Amino acid sequence: MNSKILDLLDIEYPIFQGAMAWIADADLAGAVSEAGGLGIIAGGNAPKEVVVAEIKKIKNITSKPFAVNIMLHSPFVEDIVDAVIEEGVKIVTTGAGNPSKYIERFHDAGIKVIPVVPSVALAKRMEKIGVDAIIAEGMEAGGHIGKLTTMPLVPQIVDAVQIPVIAAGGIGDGRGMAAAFMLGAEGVQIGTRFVVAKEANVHQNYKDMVIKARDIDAVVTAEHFGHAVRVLKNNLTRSFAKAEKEAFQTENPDLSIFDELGKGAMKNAVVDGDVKNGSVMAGQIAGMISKEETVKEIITSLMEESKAVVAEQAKRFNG
Ligand code: TUI
Repeated sequence: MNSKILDLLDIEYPIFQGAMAWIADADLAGAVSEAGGLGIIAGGNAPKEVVVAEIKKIKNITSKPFAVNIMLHSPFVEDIVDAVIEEGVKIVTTGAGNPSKYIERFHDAGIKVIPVVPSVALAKRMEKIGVDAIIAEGMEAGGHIGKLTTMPLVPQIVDAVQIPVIAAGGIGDGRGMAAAFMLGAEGVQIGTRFVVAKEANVHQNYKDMVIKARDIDAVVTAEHFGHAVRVLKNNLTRSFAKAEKEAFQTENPDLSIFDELGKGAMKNAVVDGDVKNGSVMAGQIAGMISKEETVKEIITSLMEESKAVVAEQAKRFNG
């Protein structure tokens, strides 16, 4: 198949693996890159030495292109920017903010920059400052989200910019992938489906919870106080909902409770397997996931299924 991002990034398939904190390590990202997609190491809130170790590790797993995601809320963001430059990383994606102030340093170092954006306004600003492509992420995604869904977000961004757009949020199989291309995307980013990849170093309780999730289980917490985050329903989301209800009824609510509730919660779920009280981030497509598979099986099935549905629908449209 052809897509502008295949040439831009020198990858085989237009599939990015979402940068999930604590989950997207060198093992997962290395497997995705080795299989022909774009593996992405998630910087998350990790300190520099942890991210550097993952970058060194992935270089031993694959010689194909990979990326590092910089979570702009990280307390170590400046260190991570230094790390990717020092380690000769070629592709950076960013999330949870505006990466403007780092763009010049990235480009001077020959790094391709691909920010995640939740709106047309930010997409246009990013194009103006010279980013190489854009990931348009709808709020069907897991983790920290914006306000628009993928279906209206992607075509509006495609119309607003000239650079390639990668669609993210709510894409879990070849049908979703084909739909994203219909909206004008040049690629897709997929997170939740890779959580249950055999190569993902994720506690079995977390994988099982994603596999068992129903369509309505991926809920949004802290939508009105703090940062909206999509996670699977559990004791933690019930505590958030209770705190939100109380905050609405209080004149000067103590909002620090929302930070407290979230602190360390993702590690508890991913590493320790506490999926009752931890933060089990997952997108709305969790309800479609039914089994663990290898990264290669996931990528092959995405490619074959998207190709098949496009051919099938083309027949319908062509009569
Ligand atoms: O970043 C993500 N997903 C994430 S980050 C994360 S850790 C975290 N948790 C709570 C608060 C902050 C971080 C867990 N999941 N996806 C990409 C994404 N980026 N979604 C939304 C955005 C975004 C939001 C606002 C990007 C830019 C933006 O710009 C605002 C501005 O500064 O103009």
